[in-house]
Order: sequence, then structure tokens, then C-alpha cells
Amino acid sequence: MMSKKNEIVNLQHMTLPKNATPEQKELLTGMVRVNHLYRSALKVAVTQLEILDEEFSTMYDHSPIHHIEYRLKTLDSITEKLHRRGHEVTIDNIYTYIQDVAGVRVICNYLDDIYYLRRLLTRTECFTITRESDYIKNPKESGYRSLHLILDVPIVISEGTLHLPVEVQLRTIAMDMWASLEHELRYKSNRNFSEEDAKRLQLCSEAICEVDREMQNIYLGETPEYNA
Ligand code: 0O2
Repeated sequence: MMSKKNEIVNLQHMTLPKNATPEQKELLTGMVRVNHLYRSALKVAVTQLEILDEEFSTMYDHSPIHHIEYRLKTLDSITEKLHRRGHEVTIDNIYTYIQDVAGVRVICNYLDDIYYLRRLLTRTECFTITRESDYIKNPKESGYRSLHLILDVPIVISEGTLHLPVEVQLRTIAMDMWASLEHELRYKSNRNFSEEDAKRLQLCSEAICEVDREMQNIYLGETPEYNA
């Protein structure tokens, strides 16, 4: 779902219809700028996470990060989201209404690592959280669990310092497995996705939550929460 996409987008990469209106031309020129600015914000956020990860790998036995994925939202996906929310596709509306143009997914080893990283990330003056959705404490109806943060990330460009939102999704390996397969089953497979499937996936999510807690307890050397 999320892949590493880091290539530079130039105007010549974008196909403009021969009879393009001035608005379409303006949108495409603006998109080149959007792509550049959000790619820069993404780099800053990912680099900071990689620095923390490397620090842990060299200093301690345990690293909280299993791996990191990141992506820039495609123009199609931005367009779909703006339309779904009843907004026109304009550059101003992208900056105003789309908070996840730049997205980072941090896959953690243990449950506590998620909240530990959250603390580390926001301890510096560099990043502030502008929005937080804790789908671990309050899972979505589907069973989806992750901690979502919108970070305000500063980037230095020729005009000065600009602050842009970057969405950071933090989850365990088990939560990532669930989210990835649920997405595949719900949206991508050829089979019909039934109510029964949805219910079974909710149960899988609850089972995964228990597994995460127990793995955490084993790691910490704590007694099990169930009677074996
Ligand atoms: P992509 O390609 O993954 O980025 P929205 O739901 O987007 O209108 P909001 O508040 O921005 O509104 O989003 P939300 O629900 O906090 O988080 C949206 C992202 O979380 C989704 O990204 C998914 O990555 C993930 N997500 C949320 N709910 C589910 C779920 O039930 N199952 C799975 N597998 N993932 C979920 P996008 O936008 O789908 O695109």
C-alpha cells in the first residue's frame, strides 16, 4: 500500500491536454511546487526518525523501530479526498484541507515503543503535534488500530522557514499485518466482502491486540494476563 516514492516531479512529467485551460495549467504548476515542498517535509521527518533509530541500534540492545515506510499522496488520491469532502481541487484547498499529502508509517516492535517514540518525537522544539487520533486506545469500527499524529514539520527553503503537516502512523508489526490484509481483503480481492468477513476481521483485531500485549509482557518479563 505505502511504498517508498521519492522521485522528483517536474512539469514535463505531467501530461497537459493540448487545449488545457489556464486553471488546469496553474494547477499543474502548483502541483510541482506541492510535490517539492511536501517531499522536503517528508525527508525531514523520515531523517529524524532514522536518526533516532540509528541511535538506538548503536547504543542499546533494543530498537523501537522495526522499519519505516513513507509516501507522497498521488494527485488522484488528493483529488478523490477533496471531492469526498466537498471541496474543489485547487492548490489552496490542498494546503488547507489535506493533512496527509506527506505520510510516514513507523512499524514498531512493541506496543510501548509507539508511545515512547511519540514522546521522543515531540520532546524536541522542532516538531509539534497539531492533531492526534489514537486508534489503539479507541480502535475504529473496522478493528483498525494505529496511533496517527499530524506533525508540524519546519523546512528551510529559499524564501525562509515553512511549516507543513506530515502524517505519522505508528503501529506494531501485528497491527500492520492486520491493516495490510484487511485493506487487501476489503478493497482489492475479487471476492465479495461480507458482513461476516467484517465481523471476523474485528475478532482478528482483538486477538492481535492480546498478542501485542502478551509479547510486550514477555519482553518485559511480566507475568501473563491470562491463566495458562
Ligand atoms: P493511504 O494511501 O493509506 O494514505 P479519511 O479517512 O482519509 O477521510 P482522515 O481523518 O484523514 O480521513 O483519516 P484517518 O481515518 O484518521 O486515517 C486514514 C488512513 O488511516 C488511511 O489512509 C489508512 O492508511 C488508515 N486507515 C484508517 N482506517 C482504516 C481501516 O479501517 N483499515 C485500514 N487498513 N486502514 C485504515 P488512506 O486515506 O486510506 O490512504
